[in-house]
Amino acid sequence: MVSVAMGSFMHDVDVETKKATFAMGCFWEPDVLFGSYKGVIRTRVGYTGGTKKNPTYKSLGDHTEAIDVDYDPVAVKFEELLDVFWNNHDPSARMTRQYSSFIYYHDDDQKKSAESSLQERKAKGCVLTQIVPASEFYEAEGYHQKYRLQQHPWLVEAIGLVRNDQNSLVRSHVAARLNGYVFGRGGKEALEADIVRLGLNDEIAKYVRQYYVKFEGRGLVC
Ligand code: MHO
Repeated sequence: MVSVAMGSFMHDVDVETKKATFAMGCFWEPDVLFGSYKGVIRTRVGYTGGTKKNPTYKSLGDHTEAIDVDYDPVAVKFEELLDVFWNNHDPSARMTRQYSSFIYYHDDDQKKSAESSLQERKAKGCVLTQIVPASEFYEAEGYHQKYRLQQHPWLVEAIGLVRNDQNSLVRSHVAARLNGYVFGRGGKEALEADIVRLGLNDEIAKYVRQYYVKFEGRGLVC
């Protein structure tokens, strides 16, 4: 087991969070979108919704690739996260179970908001998205967590993490944010604000800006 010094950088954030869980195709993309979104503290990608115990990427059974988001409900409303969900995949596409569209609600309020957003969306066309209660979430393998960040070994090391180390990559707030920024998501203003808020040094800031610009505006990837 790799042990990681989590003391420096803003890996841990001590605010009360709520969970939101979505499936919207390959989970790498939602990881960059939500990780760099306003009010999001942590993300993890994994498999959920099925019956198979301990699924893996290679042996998924009846599970679906999903993202589990810890958000600060004071900073962002669940309804905004629903907008990110609807606006960043095609809910009318007929997909295999692995890549199907689901909203997994955690309480009655989320269920109601999800249902009303579904009705609005249906007024615009076909929607295959299903709204179901959240069930056991199995974290994906280390190499899937913060996948875009992990394409930058220098940066992973610079923020004190270790590639493929599932636990620290899942837990780290700064990893969630940078995973989006290095893939051109999250917005330039949010990036600049986070450079200050997260206390990133000049070398790291320069590196992240460079990749933000490189990938900004690019389409989906997986
Ligand atoms: N195109 C990717 C999909 C990965 S996603 C996590 C691959 O070939 O592995 O399903």
